[in-house]
Amino acid sequence: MIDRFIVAGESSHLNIVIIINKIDLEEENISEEWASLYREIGYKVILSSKVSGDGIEELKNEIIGNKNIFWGHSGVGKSSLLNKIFPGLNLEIGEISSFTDKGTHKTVTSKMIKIASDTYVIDTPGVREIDPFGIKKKDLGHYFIEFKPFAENCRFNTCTHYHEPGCEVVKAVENNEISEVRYDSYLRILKTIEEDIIY
Ligand SMILES: Nc1nc2c(ncn2[C@@H]2O[C@H](COP(=O)(O)OP(=O)(O)OP(=O)(O)O)[C@@H](O)[C@H]2O)c(=O)[nH]1
Ligand SMILES: [Mg+2]
Ligand SMILES: [Zn+2]
Repeated sequence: MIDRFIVAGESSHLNIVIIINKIDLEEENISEEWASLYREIGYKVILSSKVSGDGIEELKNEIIGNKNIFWGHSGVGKSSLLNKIFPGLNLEIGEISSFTDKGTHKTVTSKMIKIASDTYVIDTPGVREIDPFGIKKKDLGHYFIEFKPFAENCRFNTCTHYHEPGCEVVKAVENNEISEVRYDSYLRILKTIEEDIIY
């Protein structure tokens, strides 16, 4: 899911910040592991909680001076974080805080809110599915930014880093230079594109 969001963000040339929220509910410290995976790739990752206040200042600093869109599943706490950062916004938030609950779509329309003359936030309703709309198979690899140094050396310049001979991305996965989890996501998304293209 997160890799789909990243693909959408990269293909739209957005500056991506990954927020792992509700860390107050965490029991096994897995958020740090996920955070380091994405930090190594080069993304900013913020661990946050509206309950403990972790990450709130850091997130605020990212927001100020930019136009920001909050994107993610329903119930992850997008509106809650915005309320916490900017008291007075009074965005409506969901009732349930259970981790497994898929959320009840509390926010129903996207709203762009002006915070200051140079700062805007767009709160969006949670999405369930996100398709790599308009992305071609041969371009998907561009949006997995850590593939780049390897992809440049693939034998074919239209390489989809899947079954082609002389693929340097596949080699990098085998050598643990590219995360297997990310490569797995890549193949999954690639597959949805292949299916989409048959019409
Ligand atoms: N424990 C805990 N609960 C949180 C945190 N952030 C949000 N919640 C709870 O999660 C639930 C959903 O929060 P929302 O802010 O409505 O989530 P949303 O992402 O805006 O959801 P949609 O508007 O449906 O897309 C609410 O019950 C919040 O109180 C957090 O950091 N920790
Ligand atoms: Mg909301
Ligand atoms: Zn390749």
